[in-house]
Parts: sequence; C-alpha cells; structure tokens
Amino acid sequence: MRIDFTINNSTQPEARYATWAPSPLRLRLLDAVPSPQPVQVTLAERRNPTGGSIRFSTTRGGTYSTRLTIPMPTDGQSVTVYLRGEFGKPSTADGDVSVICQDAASQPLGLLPLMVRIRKNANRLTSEERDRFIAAMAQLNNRGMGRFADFRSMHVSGLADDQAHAGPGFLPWHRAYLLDLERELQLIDPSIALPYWRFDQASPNVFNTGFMGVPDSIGAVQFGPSHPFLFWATDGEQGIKRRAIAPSPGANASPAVQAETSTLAAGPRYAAFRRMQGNPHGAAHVSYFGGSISSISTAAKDPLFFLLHCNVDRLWAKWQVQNKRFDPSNVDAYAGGATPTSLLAGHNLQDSLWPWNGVITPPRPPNAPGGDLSRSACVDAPGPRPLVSQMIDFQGQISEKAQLGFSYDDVRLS
Ligand SMILES: [Cu+2]
Repeated sequence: MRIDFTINNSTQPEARYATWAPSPLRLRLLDAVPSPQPVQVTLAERRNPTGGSIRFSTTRGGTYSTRLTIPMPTDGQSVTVYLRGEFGKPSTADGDVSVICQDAASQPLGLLPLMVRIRKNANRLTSEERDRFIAAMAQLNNRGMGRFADFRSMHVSGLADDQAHAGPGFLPWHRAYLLDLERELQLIDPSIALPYWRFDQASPNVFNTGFMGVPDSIGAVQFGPSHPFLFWATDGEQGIKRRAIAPSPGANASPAVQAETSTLAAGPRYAAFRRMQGNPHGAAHVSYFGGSISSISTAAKDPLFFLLHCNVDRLWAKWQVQNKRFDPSNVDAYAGGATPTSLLAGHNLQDSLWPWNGVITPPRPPNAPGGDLSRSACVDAPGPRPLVSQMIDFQGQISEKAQLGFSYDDVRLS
C-alpha cells in the first residue's frame, strides 16, 4: 500500500513549492486491499531543524494542524486536503521539509519533499540563498545576451512612463513585472524567491562586495572575486553604474526615506496609500545613489532595482493585510472608485497590462518587449496577459484561483 501525491494540481517537481497561502494536496491510496472500510492515514511534516514547516487542513479555510488523519477509500479514489507554510518558518533550501504519510501502524506510505518558498529580507538571507539568487540573476543576464534584456527594455522611459508609473496602476504593474522576473529566475533555479531591500533600515549584508556590490569613487560597482555579477552587462555596456551620494545604506538608512511605520499609517484607502510612489519609493531610488537606479529609463539596468521594488510590493502587501484590501471590487482596494475607463489605459481595474498584452497601438507604446508573462507550475494565475484586477488578491483570499504564488516572510495571510 502506498500514497500517491499531487500538489498544486500538478505532478511536476516544479510544483512542489508552498507559500503561506493554502496549496491543494490530492492523495490517492494505491495497491490497497479492497475493503468497504476506509484506511486511516496520517499526514505530518518531516523537516530539517532549519527547514520550512508545514500545516494541514481538510478544508481550505479550515484549521491547520501539524498532523491530519484522513479516511482514504481503498478503491483508488482521490481525496483533496490543503497544506500551507507555517508563518515564520520558511524554508532555506529546496526539499528541506517533506510531507510524510503513514498508516495506523505508523508504516510509511509516502514522502513528498517540498519547499516553503518565501520572499525574504535580503539582509537576512543565508549565504547559500544569496548565492543562488545572484547566480540565477547573472545567468538570466548572461553577460548582457540573456532574457534579462527584456526586463530592462520593459522599464524604459518613454515606453514604461505612462503604463507603469502615471497612475494607480504603478503598484499592480510592478507586481506583475516582479512576478514575471521571479518566475524566469525559478526556471533557472526553482528554489529562488525574490529578496527585498528594507530601504528604511541599514542593510550591511546587502551592500558589500559579496552581494549587491560597493561603488568605487567613479561610480562603478565593485564585486569580490568570482562574484557572478563581475560579468553583468546591459545595452552593450559592462558593469553597473551606481554612485554613492550619501552614507551607504549598508551602514545607515537615509532620513529622506520614509520609514515603514509611516508608510503603513496612510489609512485604509488605496488612493492615500499609493502616494508612497513618491516617498518612500521615489526617495529610495534617489537618496542613496546616483547612476542607473536614480532614473526610470535606466533603473532596471541595476539588479538592486528588483530588491528595491520587491520592498515596495511588500509594503503594498502589508498594507493590504492591515486593511483587508484583497477584493478588487472594493473601491478602497484600488483606484478609489474611478469610473471604468476613466483613467489612462493600463490603470483601470479591468485593463490589461502592457507589455504582456502585446498591444502596440495608441495610447499604448509602439512596442511591447518580453512577450507573455511567464507561467508557474504552482498556480494558474494570472495567465499570460494579466489584468490590473488580477494583481490584487495575490494570496487567493477572495478567490482561490487568484493566488499568484508568492508570500513575504513578515506578511501574514490576514
Ligand atoms: Cu521604482
């Protein structure tokens, strides 16, 4: 007798990743002696001491526990339960936690290795997590010849200004953009989740020559020997241009960058919260460094950009949890009740997002780099051509199918 597992509606190894949001886990008893009585099986976790931790429930919205006993039919019919990462206990490596299934006599029936894959504070990554991330980013860049060029091209001034920055779609657009990049990195190394830079806190483990590098006196970022970013290139130019204009964010948070508590105190309306596009977002872009990161047309040339924007997205996620703003139809969850199509194209709730929609007729830009949004083996949303509305309910709290497949280490489900 053994148990066959299907997680996230897939049997692919690429689907064996959990977040704080529930993942469906389908079980099937194989090679059982036929019986009218079901066989009792128990699910539990087996984890490395520093590994991720998981919990189980018979229903998606039910109570999650460390062990779950389920009556299984002996005729091979499947039973679906739910599994989620235990908040505060993310994985640090692929497969560092497993679902273990046993029968009533504690005989093992099956083992499913997993990872609780969570976006974390870049300053607190293990050296292995950091190294996997920079290696995958470098591979995506491939000395300037790789897929990364599309991401740089999506964020070019003149194309991305209106679509990504000039209205309430700023946050949803960048959420889709980060998700696309993260999924491309996961194709290289599925254990990767984007890290975020807390730009309102000193981050000594980020701004050193082993991670995001240290600018020299002429604004060329320096890395240690064998760092994969030694060969970083964009637009035919070698290296990363980042010039220190203030004490390093490794040592000090800039007083010009709004602290998180103030950002989250914006109140329950999106219309007020989205002013964070100016400060802390804009302030974080310009208060520490000159060079690429300080202007829209060049910011995405610097890999630091993605850590900065991951924190912008995390602040939005934190605000959403604090104010229960997951329902796209709630006027305070997005755009403050603007009438449909009253905003610039790409900023209305039901608008598709450029460039993934491929639309290159006015008022959209004349080209659309990058093609479809990358798919995930774990979740179906948002599909290849996302809408603004699909970026709101990212943990599937209003609709199970809306789940985008990411969580933040310090942002609870609700
Ligand atoms: Cu930005």
